[in-house]
Amino acid sequence: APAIRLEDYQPPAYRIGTVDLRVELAPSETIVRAVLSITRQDGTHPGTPLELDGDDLALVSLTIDGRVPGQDEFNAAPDRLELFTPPAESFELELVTRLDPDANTKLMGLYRSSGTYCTQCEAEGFRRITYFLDRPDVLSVYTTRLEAEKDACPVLLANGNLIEEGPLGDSGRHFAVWHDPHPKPAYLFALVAGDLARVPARFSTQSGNEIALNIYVEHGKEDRCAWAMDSLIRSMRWDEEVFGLEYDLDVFNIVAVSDFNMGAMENKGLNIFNDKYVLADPETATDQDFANIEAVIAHEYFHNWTGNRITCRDWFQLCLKEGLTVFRDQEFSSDMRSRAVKRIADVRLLKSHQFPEDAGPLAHPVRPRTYHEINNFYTATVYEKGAEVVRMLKTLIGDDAFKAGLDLYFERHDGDATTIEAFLACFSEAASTNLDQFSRWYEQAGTPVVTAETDYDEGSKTFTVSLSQEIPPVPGQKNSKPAVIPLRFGLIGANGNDLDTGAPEGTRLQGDVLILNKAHQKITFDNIESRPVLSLLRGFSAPVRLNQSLSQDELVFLAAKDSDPFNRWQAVQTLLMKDLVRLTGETRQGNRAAPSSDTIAVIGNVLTDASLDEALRAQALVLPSEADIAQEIGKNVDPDAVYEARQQLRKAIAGAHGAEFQSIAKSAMPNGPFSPDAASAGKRALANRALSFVAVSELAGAAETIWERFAAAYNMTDRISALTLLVHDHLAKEEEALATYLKRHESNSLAMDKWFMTQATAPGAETLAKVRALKTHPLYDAGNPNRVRSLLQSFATGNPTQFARGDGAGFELVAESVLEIDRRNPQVASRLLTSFRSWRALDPQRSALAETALLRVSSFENLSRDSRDIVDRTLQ
Ligand code: B3K
Ligand code: ZN
Repeated sequence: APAIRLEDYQPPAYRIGTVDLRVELAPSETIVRAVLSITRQDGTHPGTPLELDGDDLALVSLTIDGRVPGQDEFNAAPDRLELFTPPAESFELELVTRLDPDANTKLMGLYRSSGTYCTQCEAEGFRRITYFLDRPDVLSVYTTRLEAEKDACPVLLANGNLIEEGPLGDSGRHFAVWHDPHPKPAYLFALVAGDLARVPARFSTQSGNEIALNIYVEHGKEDRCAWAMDSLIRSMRWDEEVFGLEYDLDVFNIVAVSDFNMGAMENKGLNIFNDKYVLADPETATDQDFANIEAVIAHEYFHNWTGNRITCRDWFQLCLKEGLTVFRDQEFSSDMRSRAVKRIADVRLLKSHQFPEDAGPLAHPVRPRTYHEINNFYTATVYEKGAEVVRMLKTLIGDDAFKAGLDLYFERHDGDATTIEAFLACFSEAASTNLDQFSRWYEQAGTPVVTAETDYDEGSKTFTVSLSQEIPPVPGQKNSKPAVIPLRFGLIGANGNDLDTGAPEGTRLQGDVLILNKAHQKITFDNIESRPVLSLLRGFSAPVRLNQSLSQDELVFLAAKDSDPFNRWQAVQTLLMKDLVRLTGETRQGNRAAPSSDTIAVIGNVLTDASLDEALRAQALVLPSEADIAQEIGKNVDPDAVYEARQQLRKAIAGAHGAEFQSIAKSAMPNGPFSPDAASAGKRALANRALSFVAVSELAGAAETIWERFAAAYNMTDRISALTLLVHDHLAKEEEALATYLKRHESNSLAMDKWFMTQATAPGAETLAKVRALKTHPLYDAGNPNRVRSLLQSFATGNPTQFARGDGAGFELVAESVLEIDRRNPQVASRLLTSFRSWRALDPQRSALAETALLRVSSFENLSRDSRDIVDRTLQ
């Protein structure tokens, strides 16, 4: 199939004003009657053929204005319905299609999850329900009538407000009619029908509207919804307070289902969630799960304005809703928790997921220009880098202009399907500034590398910062142009205080932000009495790789003194990373080398610095991951050497500070009843981080300490931390711990996902056979995306030494699994396939083996479009 291109965009030839659906639900034969009121657009020639999208559809019948058309008037295929000469102005098209929800294993369109009917329509799932102009710039008012057996499906839900319901005679069936007054694109359509429990709450908006809130879950799971509901209420309040945005229907429903391709979906008034992002209690969910639920509930709720009220003109504009909404949910979590800790966590995620994407064969701009399969563009680049671009915009134009620009966006574009250009125009007007160069962030792929050098002149008392920027080569992108890069900074004097620098002549400097907008720039600060230390990219003010020539002493100084908590953390990480890269090189040469004493000492300072809260200290104690180290090395990577080096550093730190770690593991642990709040979570994080060093400390009784922690854990955070140490460090009672966990959690599939993941990510040659065996475990289910991710995706992305085994067996296992899953669920398969994206950075032997596995996938003729697209781009 040819690629879809942004430059080919044409407005639709017809509008669909209203959509009236009647859905008669039955497991293998559901009948959908759709009445579409269609109007020719101004500028469309009367009689222009109407082409509607379909995907795997069976047409039962159609009428045009009540008349059955002749065979020569239309053509119906599974993927397309064409009316050759539609009525000149407006007409009513009635379509009847027949669906088989039980046979729908792609989990796109209408399917069943544990007996519950549900839908997923973004990006192009509505066309699997009826023929339609399935594109985001066709906005319609939907009325949905559902009919189903009352016993099997007492709950009938769709978008909008409930306007009618009742029995259907004495057939045992009943119906419900939902009306959504807000015009919306088809991708926001949803329905749910099933036997579900309802957890209710209420919310009054700032202007006094009473909203009914409901979370629907499988029976027996009601008591795991409290945190999600609490998060929803806080999200609604926060969006009113911070952005002045209020909810706009009488009811807001959330449904949790167990089979879901993504995290969740923002359907208007009827969010459908992967149950992983709804269900939580201390026994089965970790602190990270609680934080994720809070963030995803907020994200989907915030889409009501950024995505639903204002949607995308076409799928190239996906970042318009996703980048902005991620920015909004990150701000929300920062306000709910510690801003510094949240920033560190977000940057970690950006660097570990988005940077490698941007540096490999799947690199694409935040706003792509071309695609074969849009579902492959729900990426870290569109989401996370997209959010960074919004954050940079705020930094560049300032808080007030940013607020004014957003207000203008909501006022001007409410009800529109719009573009990045229209979005940027609002900020450009509000700030009276030209954003043309800034818009390159949406156009150019690749992570810019910023190089910074400094020079202090004793005689003239000047401090000069020389900056340059460059985007490394990206497939299919030549001649990258300089971006506008806001660099938050400080010059730190010997006492640790920031100098008051003022704005040097002729430079673009806004407060504490330096604006780099050329390939090379020099900034000179006058009246600087002695050589300061430059703290650059504070708060990670731009998504760039910073290449700054800091001495070891300067890094140690920043790790102790920087007033910016992010850069303090960064300095610790840089010290650790420098050591890890050096140790990896030495290991590879067969040399024994020791970690630097600076690194060991800096970690000691972090441990005892009472001015840092526990969560921040825990973050500083997380060593760069094996994947992070591999990324830093960049080419000819030997994952075994990386693993060895990291273990060596971990043991050296444990050896030097074992006693402190032991006492922190005891003292930091909160006691009393479990609370998911950020402070308690931070204490648990620090205690468990300390324990991870105890595990390799060679202190007497270390393994017993971990086992005892596992056995005594009264919440999932502590239990899974201890289990991971027992399994990954192969401590005594490893197998006993896995068996104990299995027994305790076998009836809870989300908890079992952690059990699969812990084993799949264990280093050691025996893991491969274990993962193969687990694929046939009775609790594993290859049709459930969460299970696939917990076993196979985590193996491929979280176990570098075993995925990239020197014998190629790890690649083979993943390639073979991709082919198995692809027949069933292309989206899950193609996502798994992206784990090969950094294959060219491996050493020659391993990259040859990866290529063989990729070629094997590629040679499969019946590959889905999703997987074909990924494998072609990965090999290109
Ligand atoms: N918008 C959905 C993602 C849909 C994915 C389609 N393949 C979730 C979100 O970003 O909120
Ligand atoms: Zn989203």
